[in-house]
Amino acid sequence: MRTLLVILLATLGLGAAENLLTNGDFEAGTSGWSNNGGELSVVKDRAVSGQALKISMKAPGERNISQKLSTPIAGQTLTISGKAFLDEANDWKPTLIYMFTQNAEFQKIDWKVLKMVQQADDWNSFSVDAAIPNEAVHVTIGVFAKDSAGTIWLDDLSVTAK
Ligand SMILES: [Ca+2]
Repeated sequence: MRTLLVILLATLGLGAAENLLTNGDFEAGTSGWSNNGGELSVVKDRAVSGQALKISMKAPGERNISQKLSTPIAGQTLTISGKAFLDEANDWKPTLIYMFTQNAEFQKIDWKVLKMVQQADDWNSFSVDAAIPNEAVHVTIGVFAKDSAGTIWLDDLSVTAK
């Protein structure tokens, strides 16, 4: 029992910061994510962990998935990280990681690009810090592709507060 307690305390003390995203690794399908255009599916044949999200775009256009964070984080700095794979067979514009913030009345504070993910022959890891405005009550993190056609795979997305 004592050994178990020691292991438990060590795990809690050394564990990674809590992921503020729900289902950032897509092991629960698309649960927790909003699809703002595009064909979403969850696949195992190209994944970093278990399953990955696959976004298919047959014609150039705008595709966008997002998730509104449920934890209050105003005034904090977030680290947004994850892995993306952009199909090399297609003509890609950069895929954007963005953040949308609103005040308590749902008025827009800011929509900003945090990171651009470029096409590569393998999984691209990205990580970026973002300061959350003090008046932000609603914070949405998303992935946005514009004027591109092809396939994006995403996996192990994470948002942590410092
Ligand atoms: Ca996964």
